[in-house]
Amino acid sequence: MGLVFAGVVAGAGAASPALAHDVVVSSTPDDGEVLTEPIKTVSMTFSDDILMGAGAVALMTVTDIDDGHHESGCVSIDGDSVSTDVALGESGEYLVTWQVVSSDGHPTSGTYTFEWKPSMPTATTTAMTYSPTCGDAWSGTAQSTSSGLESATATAAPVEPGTLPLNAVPEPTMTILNSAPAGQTDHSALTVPLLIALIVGIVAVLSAVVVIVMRRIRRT
Ligand SMILES: [Cu+2]
Repeated sequence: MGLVFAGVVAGAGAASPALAHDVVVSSTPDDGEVLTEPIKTVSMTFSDDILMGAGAVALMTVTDIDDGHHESGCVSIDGDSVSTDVALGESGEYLVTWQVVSSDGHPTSGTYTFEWKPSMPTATTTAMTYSPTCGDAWSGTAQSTSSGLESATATAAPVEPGTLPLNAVPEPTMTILNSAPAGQTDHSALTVPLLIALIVGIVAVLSAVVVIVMRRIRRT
């Protein structure tokens, strides 16, 4: 009996990875959970180790009901668990969308929801309108990587046109640099012909007045 049982277990153990993708065993927060305390990460545990590297990419997004993104864009894989940093915004339902490569080499994906219902007023963060790439600015604080810090600071800092530091390189700054003088150019381009027209008009009026006055003087 014991030998038969062992054989069945061994058979089942050998067969299961080939038969099915890894499944979600648990997650934090859990599927359908009502969160009342703030969280900094969303993590999921699978039935087997998740593949990573060489084309095996794990993705996780955490979006609110308005499709605003609250994930950092960085996904950590540690054996059978996958996690991402999050910064939740307004209370309400959040959707976790995930995609991993199962231990059998097959891409697997799914979604689940949880509800954010803070027990105390909490500082909310602004959602991103797109899914940030790891290292980019996101709705939370900058990631530990230095490049993430730089780009987060560059996009977060509001820059007044005209007060730009000359060594400002990041793209958002470049956009402002390009748009501000363009606006000024448009303005002066409009003003110069207007000014010329005005001067021509004044000269015309003045000469007309002079002519009229001269005629009156001649008559008297
Ligand atoms: Cu599979």
